[in-house]
Amino acid sequence: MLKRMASFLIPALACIGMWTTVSWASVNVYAEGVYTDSDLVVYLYVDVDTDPILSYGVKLAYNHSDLGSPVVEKNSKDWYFGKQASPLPTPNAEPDTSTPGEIIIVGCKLDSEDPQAGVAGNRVLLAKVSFSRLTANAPSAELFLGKSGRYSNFVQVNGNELDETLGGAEKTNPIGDVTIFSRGDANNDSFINIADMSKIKTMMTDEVFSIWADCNDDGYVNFADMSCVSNRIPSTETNTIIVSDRTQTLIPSGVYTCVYGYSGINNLTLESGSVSRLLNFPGSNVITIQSDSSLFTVSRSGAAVTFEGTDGTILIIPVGTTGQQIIFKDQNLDLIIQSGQVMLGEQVVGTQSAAIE
Ligand SMILES: [Ca+2]
Ligand SMILES: [Ca+2]
Repeated sequence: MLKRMASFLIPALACIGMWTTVSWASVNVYAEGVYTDSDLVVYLYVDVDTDPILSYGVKLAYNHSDLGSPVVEKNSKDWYFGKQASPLPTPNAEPDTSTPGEIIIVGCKLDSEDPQAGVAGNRVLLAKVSFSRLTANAPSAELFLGKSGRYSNFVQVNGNELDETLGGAEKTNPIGDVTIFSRGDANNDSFINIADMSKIKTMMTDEVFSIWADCNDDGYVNFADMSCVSNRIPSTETNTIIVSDRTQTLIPSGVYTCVYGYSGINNLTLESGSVSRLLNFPGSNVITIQSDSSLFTVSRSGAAVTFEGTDGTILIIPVGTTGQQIIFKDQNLDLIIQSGQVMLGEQVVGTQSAAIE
């Protein structure tokens, strides 16, 4: 009985920040942030190796002239006190936003049915913090231990404290990277351009997710995000073509091209490797793609259809009830809305990308 009580006591102490044994860090703490013109969302994570931890404590420091109205959502699925299905309030664990420019978030896992279980694994979410942006300055933040002094922030199930290894002897050093880029900057180079559309395409193939590639913030990385990025490419990065008559217009490769059609029949030829988005194309247009259809997949987001070729060609085109001809090197297909369905030839175009038949 004594042994059972002692094994329960260690995690209980860890949860309220009392244990002081020091050990080598086996955790990696970091944050990822994504912003739009109006807001910033920061996700705080920990990687924990085979030795689970019972508690965490982090402080996110930010410039309160640039960022305001912080809202904290803790991950209560992995971190809870009592039973997972019906957790008890964790003592002293409310996020502290009382000091402008600082948010202190602490939490623990103490499962009453398995007190020594702790938390381990990669990319375990601690919390999500949302801000309003108050200025146009690029947002930034730093990550520290939640509390210094005698308080224990990161504690393993065996009672070892990891704080000094993470935050130095004074426990005041930054403990991990905070990586912040804008929504849509899939390749993390601080620009929104054609390269981000290509990066999203690669990530779809590799089934990789990132908050920056999830341009439309729906939790998935897919063609809708390529379309979203194309909307965010600034005009300085865009080659704009305004079609004024029915003569053939060539869309070059190597630059993102926004094409404004005219009300008649638009005749476009897309170079292999070109990336283009067509706007205002209501008529029975003729689009020639200088590649084989076998290289392409097709999908739709609403009534915008995306063609994507392994040769790098990307075409985003609105579809309507007037048929448009898509001419590949190996076949011609009509693109049209019929009976409420987007059709490419005999093929129904769905929201999941599919090879052209
Ligand atoms: Ca980029
Ligand atoms: Ca998305």
